Amino acid sequence: MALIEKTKVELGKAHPLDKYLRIERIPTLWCPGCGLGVSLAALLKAIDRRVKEGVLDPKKIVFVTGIGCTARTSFYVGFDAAHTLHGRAVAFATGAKLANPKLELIVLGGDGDIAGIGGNHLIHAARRNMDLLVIMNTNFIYAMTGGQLAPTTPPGLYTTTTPQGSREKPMNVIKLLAAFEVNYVARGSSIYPQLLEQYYYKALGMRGFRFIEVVSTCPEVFGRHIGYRDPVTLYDELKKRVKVKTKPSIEESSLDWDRGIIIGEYIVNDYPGYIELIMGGKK
Ligand SMILES: Cc1ncc(C[n+]2csc(CCOP(=O)(O)OP(=O)(O)O)c2C)c(N)n1
Ligand code: SF4
Repeated sequence: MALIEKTKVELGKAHPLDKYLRIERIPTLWCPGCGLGVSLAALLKAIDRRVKEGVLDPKKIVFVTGIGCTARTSFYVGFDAAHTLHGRAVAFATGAKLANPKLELIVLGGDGDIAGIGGNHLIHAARRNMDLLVIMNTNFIYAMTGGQLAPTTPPGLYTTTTPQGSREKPMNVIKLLAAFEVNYVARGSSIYPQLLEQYYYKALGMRGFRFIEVVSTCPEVFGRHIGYRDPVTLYDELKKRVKVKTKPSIEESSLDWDRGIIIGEYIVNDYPGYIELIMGGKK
């Protein structure tokens, strides 16, 4: 047996979370030091806990992604999955949920995908309190396409579309979503995977619109632009900037690379989701 095939077979038996992966697609295309693998592992652990509790049925979980490094996740998970258009994952997931309300829709995307090109869909899903879990990976850059300005890029940073340094202010999606009656808004980080797992776990047991921003590392593109190309150095730099807080206020939510980024649970509600509203309480 060729070494790579042997490794894949062994991988399939090696870890209790392998059952949620398409082992034949592993290894991923993610670069060494990318936070995406850490974040996915935390999500799969949270899903596993909810499956074991009987809250989630793996056959009813559907991942929906747009395009980007983050969006590649739909290739790797062993659930039903749709790799859709850049920016349109929330709209696609909304359609899937309306067509079959028994599905648990998990949308994953980069900050460009979810808050940039997909921003309008995000707003309206939040306005409806649509029953979706939306996970946005904030790596401060358009990574897959080589380093263009993202809605979250720190001011002054060189990107391929801002060669003189960005003059734009980063978008605070947490504050944007606070304008709506959504059920869950948290910000975690791949730096703190156990905390991230807790947020995922909690959100997976809730109804309505749930949003988790994951502040993550992209040494290959963002790291290169900011001068921390080495994965360990970027990890250490992000760790210095990320501060954990219990019940932070919306006023503390700015995405400020220089002054620090507060992670925690910003909004927790239990309003009826859109599906319950249109089905008169029956789900
Ligand atoms: C409609 C459309 N516009 C642009 C692109 C090119 N494109 C692919 S991924 C991407 C941005 C990726 O950045 P982000 O969404 O932040 O995800 P990341 O790669 O950082 O995870 C762009 C602009 C596309 N595929 N489709
Ligand atoms: S380019 Fe960045 S976000 Fe994409 S896989 Fe590499 S490290 Fe991760």
